[in-house]
Amino acid sequence: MSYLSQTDPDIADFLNAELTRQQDVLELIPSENIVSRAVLEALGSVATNKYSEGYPGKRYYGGNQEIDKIESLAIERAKQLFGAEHVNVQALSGAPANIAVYFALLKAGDTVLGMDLSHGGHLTHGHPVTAMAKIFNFVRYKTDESGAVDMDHLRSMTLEHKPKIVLAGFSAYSRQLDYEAFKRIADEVGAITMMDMAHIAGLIAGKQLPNPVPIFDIVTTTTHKTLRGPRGGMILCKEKFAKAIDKSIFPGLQGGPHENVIAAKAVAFREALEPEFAQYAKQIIVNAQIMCDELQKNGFHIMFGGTQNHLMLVDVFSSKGVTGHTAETILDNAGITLNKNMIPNDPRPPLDPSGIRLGTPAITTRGMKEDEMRWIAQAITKVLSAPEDASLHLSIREEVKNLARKYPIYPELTYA
Ligand code: DSN
Repeated sequence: MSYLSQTDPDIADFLNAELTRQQDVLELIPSENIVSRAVLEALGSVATNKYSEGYPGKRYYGGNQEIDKIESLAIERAKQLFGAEHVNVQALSGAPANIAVYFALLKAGDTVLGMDLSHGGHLTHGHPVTAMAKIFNFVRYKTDESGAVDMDHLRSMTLEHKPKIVLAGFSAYSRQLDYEAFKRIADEVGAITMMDMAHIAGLIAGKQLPNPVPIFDIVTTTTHKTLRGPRGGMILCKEKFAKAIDKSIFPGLQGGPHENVIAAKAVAFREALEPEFAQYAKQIIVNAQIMCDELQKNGFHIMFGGTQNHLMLVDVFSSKGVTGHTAETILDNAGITLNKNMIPNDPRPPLDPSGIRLGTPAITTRGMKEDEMRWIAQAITKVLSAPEDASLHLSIREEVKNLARKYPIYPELTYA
């Protein structure tokens, strides 16, 4: 019997049910992944007990000898993985990482040029509902008809608005950005360059996509998406910005770092440095492209002209007359988990948009390859072509479970 089930059988039951759910569904949310047992162990380790405000060698609490080694190793591995001059591994997640950068480098009212949310950007890149948008002046660029970021237009916006930061990066965009062009354009007005690589960090670490770290002044990321680490954030920057970034994270924005998460980040970075991780990153992209081709063949309209990374944005409303919310719900009923998503210039509201977003990091971690991608694309097509047919959805759920169990995750794990 686990300690957990003896102390708190309710939470043990919920965790067991969540474990079974993860084991039995196909996880296509492109920002999710399945961490190793080693990462899970580090997350659940005694490092959670420690207060360590400050940085290695300069803490506000005693007893940090081992914690300093853990955090320093996480930093060294991240530097090695991405070729970074300076790394802060204390950011609690992607949003605080971005906020810390804004506060490190901007004054109230300063301008940031970032990508519009409905064109693939992220809330923290200046969406009006965020607190940051009340403090700083965000101007947002969009994708063009072809699905590309029009760099001539981005240049004219940069010359017009003279931003302090030119921000690249996205959470629902499937094409490669021209990093050098961002840098050239920012240099024309003396802007700082920032890239949010959260979604594609694992594909960069696995050397399957170009590395923005040597080009941009500041790069933010989460560690739990394609990078397959614990839920958390990280900032990589040029030495010139190191002091400002560290001060902005602590004491500017955060208190005690979560050293258990930092230990788990270090473990994930070690895993990502192994040659197998490059193979994993490669297969993520191959799988996404196969899935995308199959969906296209089945009459789905893929936004941005396809995919060059791990994700795709699909306009299910124009393709099958099903809204994003309905698609998410009925696919969930069939054991296929993904999320509704706005498409560029979406005529529909954010809670029931035209699109869905899906990706391959988690199913690739399970070991699935091209054949499974074709099967999953067919299953998605069947469900979305018969949105009212609940018994079909349930029979597909059984088939999904059979497929998922052929690629088991956490076979010996239990909270019972
Ligand atoms: N929520 C994340 C995602 O799903 O892309 C971004 O923060």
